[in-house]
Amino acid sequence: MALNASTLDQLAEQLENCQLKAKDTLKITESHPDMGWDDAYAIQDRILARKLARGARVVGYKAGLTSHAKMKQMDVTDPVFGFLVDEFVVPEGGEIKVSDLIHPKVEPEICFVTRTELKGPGCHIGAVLAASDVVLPGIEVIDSRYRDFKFDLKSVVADNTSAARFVVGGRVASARDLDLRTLGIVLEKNGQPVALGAGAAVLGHPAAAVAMLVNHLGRRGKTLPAGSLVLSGGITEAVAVQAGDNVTLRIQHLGSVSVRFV
Ligand code: 0L1
Ligand code: MG
Repeated sequence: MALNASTLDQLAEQLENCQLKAKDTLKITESHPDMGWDDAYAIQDRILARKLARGARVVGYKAGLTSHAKMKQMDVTDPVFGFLVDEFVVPEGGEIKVSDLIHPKVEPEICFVTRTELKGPGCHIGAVLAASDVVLPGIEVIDSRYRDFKFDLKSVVADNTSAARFVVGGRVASARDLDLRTLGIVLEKNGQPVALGAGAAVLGHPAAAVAMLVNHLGRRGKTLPAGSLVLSGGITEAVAVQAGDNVTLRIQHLGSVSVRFV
């Protein structure tokens, strides 16, 4: 690790305060250019520890930057992983206050709920499908704490991969009964389609993103517990939203899910 414990604590506090107070900051690699991957995930862990100490509960994990559209939009080549806690949950059809966020964007995602624990290394698509109970549609709201979404991958990891809010649909399907690669999706803003895609946009198969997450957790001595919700990553590029916008995601065979920005 390049950074000492007190610097990691201070950066976690800084980034979490930006999230809680909806204030942006410069990417942290500006002031800590020698920061490594271990440091970045250690800062993310410390943000989670701060939330857990205040009574938050982990509800799952997310994979980010898993589609070519997102990678191109962000000019990066590798996926990243973050945690989801109950304070990010928005009920289906619910409202999100834009003033609680900095510059929100929405992403259409296929979400998994696991039935049994998954362990890496060596996790693969088959293991993910065998361990998954259901899939459902989800809208992730990302909100980078970095000014103008200007960051590098390590800064993003430290910032819990821009996680801010998410909403999942109430209609579920068995992960094994559908070909998740060919599921078509339409993301609508105010009734107009703004992004179209199919599941294969996520690493060829959305379950591949979950397998990568499990292998990432395995490298860090962790497992994906049974009952975890996993957001497998945006199928299209992220779409900016503002107060007054209504967003609906429709996924073939999985129904729809909506959220309003006020
Ligand atoms: O979920 C995501 O794909 C977001 C990853 C972080 C990068 C961003 O803020 O767009
Ligand atoms: Mg996402």
